Amino acid sequence: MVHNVCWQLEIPTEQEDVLYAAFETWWGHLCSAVDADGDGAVDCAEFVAAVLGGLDRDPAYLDQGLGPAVRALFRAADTDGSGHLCADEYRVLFDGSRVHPAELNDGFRQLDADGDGRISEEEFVTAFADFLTARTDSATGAALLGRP
Ligand SMILES: [Ca+2]
Ligand SMILES: [Ca+2]
Repeated sequence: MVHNVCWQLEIPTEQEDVLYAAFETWWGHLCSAVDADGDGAVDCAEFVAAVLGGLDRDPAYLDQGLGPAVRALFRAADTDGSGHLCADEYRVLFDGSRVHPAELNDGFRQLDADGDGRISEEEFVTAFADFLTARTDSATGAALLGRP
């Protein structure tokens, strides 16, 4: 399921279980609302539409569904457990071999809202929320996911 979402991760196996469990919970929640024709498949557009639909119905939707999943992602990416993502951790998370280094650097700087050279959990969660609530045209979100 997580593999269908728009990016690939390089994280330790033991962290994957935690991360995937969080995403599965969210995904199950989401699929019940999205998969109207019951074919079991959800594409990226349906996925975004469902998240936005959830937000329209309930402003707490992000906290209930996406929030825990994004926090799990953040903790999986924080491989040294420092509570922040440094540039190297960010690069690994977003697969530096696939995304141009300049784009990665731009993405990192945009996520680092307070400019202290590292990404906090709150900065990370806020960037995801901005991406989704900006209806996918946010520069931060595009940078975050490598490209739109
Ligand atoms: Ca770290
Ligand atoms: Ca920061």
